[in-house]
Amino acid sequence: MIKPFEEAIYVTRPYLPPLEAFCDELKEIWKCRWLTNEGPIVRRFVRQLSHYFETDNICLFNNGTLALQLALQGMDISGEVITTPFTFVATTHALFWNKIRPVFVDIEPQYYTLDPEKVEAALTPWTTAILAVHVYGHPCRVHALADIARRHHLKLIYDAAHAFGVKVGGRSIAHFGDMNMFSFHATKPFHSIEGGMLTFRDSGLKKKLDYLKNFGFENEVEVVMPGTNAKMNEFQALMGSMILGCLDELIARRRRIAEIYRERLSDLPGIRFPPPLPEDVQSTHAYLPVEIDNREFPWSRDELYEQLKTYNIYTRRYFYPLICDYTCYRHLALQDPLTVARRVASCILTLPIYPDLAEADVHRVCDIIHHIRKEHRPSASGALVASPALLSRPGAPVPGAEKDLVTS
Ligand code: T4K
Repeated sequence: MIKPFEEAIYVTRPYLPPLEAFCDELKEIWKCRWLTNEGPIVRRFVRQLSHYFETDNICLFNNGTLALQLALQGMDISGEVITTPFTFVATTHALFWNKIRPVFVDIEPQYYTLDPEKVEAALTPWTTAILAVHVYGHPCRVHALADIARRHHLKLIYDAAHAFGVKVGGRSIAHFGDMNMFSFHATKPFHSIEGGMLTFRDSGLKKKLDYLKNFGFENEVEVVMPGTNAKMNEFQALMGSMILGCLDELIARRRRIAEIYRERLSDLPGIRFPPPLPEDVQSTHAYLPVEIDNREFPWSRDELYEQLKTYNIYTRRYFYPLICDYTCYRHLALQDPLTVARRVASCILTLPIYPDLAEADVHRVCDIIHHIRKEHRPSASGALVASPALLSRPGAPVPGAEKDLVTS
């Protein structure tokens, strides 16, 4: 019997710099009393990011959702856009807020990114762009998508919310496509509490994006377009700037945790990891997705998710349900049956991974998964049977367990 964790283990926990160091840096803000509206720390942060990404075509925002929304607006995208249903809902919301119709296309089974082979079949005369997502930081097939975009004169936009720090062939992921959006939300490997960034190919967009995020102000007496307020503030920039300084170390810790999960769980029947990323990809291990195959694992994905809660482990089913199944998008007609996306959404589970997660705790999470699996034995009929001990474990009840499992 393994004891539940005393303190909750969440799917992620934001990294925070040492409090004293952060407070020390705050003195600068107190001194100059410049809190937002392109203050000195935001300007310094932009320079640091320009250096990191080796481009001046950068624009910062107060969150990733508004960054993506304004990117679409700034690029005058309209009509229909090909996109993935296997993502966080903000990807589709950004289209909706621009009155663009999302056309959902299936994903690839290995890394869960938009399947280029299925994109062309979904194009119509109204298609203006492809909005693909480097989901979990897994790079899309960037060359195949670029080829389709070029041949059909489409804009290629990446929701790279999960992909800060990811490289392909030694190049930052920020250099693929016409536009990239990065989220700096607290739950991301790199964060600024909340925040977002666009990188873009066309340097002519910079001015327009700056207008769009700052009410369209040209100067005190001139407003050139109906912009909104989507500016990053000084506190956000300070947090981002401090985390940028230790990002490599944070990624190394994530890498070690990902290795432990693979070492401990990849041979466990019914748990499937995505294949290792291609050798030319530098990953940041933003998420730790595994598929739960109910034919070999005695519990369904949802049952395992609930069982883990009884041990104080809060995994997430990113990204379930598919976007097209949410109430607000259910009315959209689907051309693509989304076979792969539906299967993946039904069996995916993202396990806890964050730099402060102790290696011993990762082992304990793995021990618990092994234990939950072992708590089953085949019945005389060959059906999997849950041990009464497991079903009566103290803690949160397991919805559905009673009806779905045959107890001896
Ligand atoms: N595109 C994609 C593909 C995205 O994934 C996202 C955001 C966006 C666009 C939009 O970017 P932003 O506008 O957010 O910059 C979280 C995040 O809020 C969201 O940023 C993220 N994707 C999404 C995948 O995950 P929730 O609702 O699942 O987060 P929440 O509050 O349940 O947090 C997850 C766990 O993290 C908690 O169980 C505990 C831990 N946590 C969370 C926060 C906020 C902490 O320990 N401390 C914290 O401060 O959406």
